[in-house]
Amino acid sequence: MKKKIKCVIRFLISAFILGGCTGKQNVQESSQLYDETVRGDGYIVVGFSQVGSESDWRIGNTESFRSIFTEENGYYLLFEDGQQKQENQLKSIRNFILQEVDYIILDPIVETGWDAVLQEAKDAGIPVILADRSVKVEDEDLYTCWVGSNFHEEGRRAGEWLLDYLEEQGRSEETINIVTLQGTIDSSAQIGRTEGFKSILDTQANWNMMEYQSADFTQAKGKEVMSYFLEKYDDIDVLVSENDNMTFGAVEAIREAGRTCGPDGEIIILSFDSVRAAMEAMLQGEIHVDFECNPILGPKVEEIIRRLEKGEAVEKIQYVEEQYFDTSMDLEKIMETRTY
Ligand code: GZL
Ligand code: ZN
Repeated sequence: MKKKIKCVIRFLISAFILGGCTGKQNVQESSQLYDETVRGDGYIVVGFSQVGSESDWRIGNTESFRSIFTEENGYYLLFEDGQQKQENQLKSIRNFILQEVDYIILDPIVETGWDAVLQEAKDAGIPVILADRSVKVEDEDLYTCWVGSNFHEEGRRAGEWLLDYLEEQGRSEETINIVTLQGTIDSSAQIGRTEGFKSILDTQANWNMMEYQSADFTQAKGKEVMSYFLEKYDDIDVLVSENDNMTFGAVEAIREAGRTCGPDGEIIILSFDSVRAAMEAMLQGEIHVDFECNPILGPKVEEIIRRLEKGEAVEKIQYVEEQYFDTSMDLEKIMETRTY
């Protein structure tokens, strides 16, 4: 009887907290409760606060968690879509704490503003594993470890690639006018890609970064901001777009403005993520090069939880392997080997 009351009280509290959730958050899933028997049956209960569903990359990333944190594998997954709002993620984490989950997985939309809630998780004795993006906190002990991409390296590689490409085209001395579509400001992916590319940009006196603007990693905003750039600048040589969905929007804007992109076009496009649709766009000749960002993080996080369950130590920072693809490669063959 006591357990039943506990379960009901927990439900009421978490429904109250989530009741304030804004937007179309999937309340059913976010206030989903697991019955005590779930824990009794030996399941590991995992609360996962995901950024949102803003891009093809994100969809692939979410799927990589859903497909491994299954009941067959001994897990009960509480999945919460943050709808790209930090306040939703903060509510989700507090809900997970209330429900006394065994682990919290957090993909933080931005790097700052997490100290208090991570302290609450620590006080509740719940380990937090960061996946994909990271956080800036006073005390690094507030999270167990982080798994994801080396975003700075992705950006630096993009700068290196452009250097080589312009060399090949005999344009090393030319003034190169560049615009950048940035991802969500203060997200690890945006910070790393912007700073990584800038580490090469700063060495090239003839590269002229005309403007940075965020388009929040979405296709719609990518089109909107690129249209603004095309209105404002009649000579754009390079677009650096910090994810493929913003690139898809930018290509639409370029076409509608009657301008051109791709290997024979006016605008050289460098993109990030390397999702399938982008590989196809490269085959069409719309994008020059794409820097992979591996979304398949679920299995890596699951392996970490298994090791923690056995009392093993885990490395604090764990990078995933990544490469890049450009139109000089056999993209059709490469695409056959990829799962996303
Ligand atoms: C990068 C990830 C970014 C992707 C975008 O790891 O955080 O967020 O590059 C996604 O597609 O929106
Ligand atoms: Zn030019």
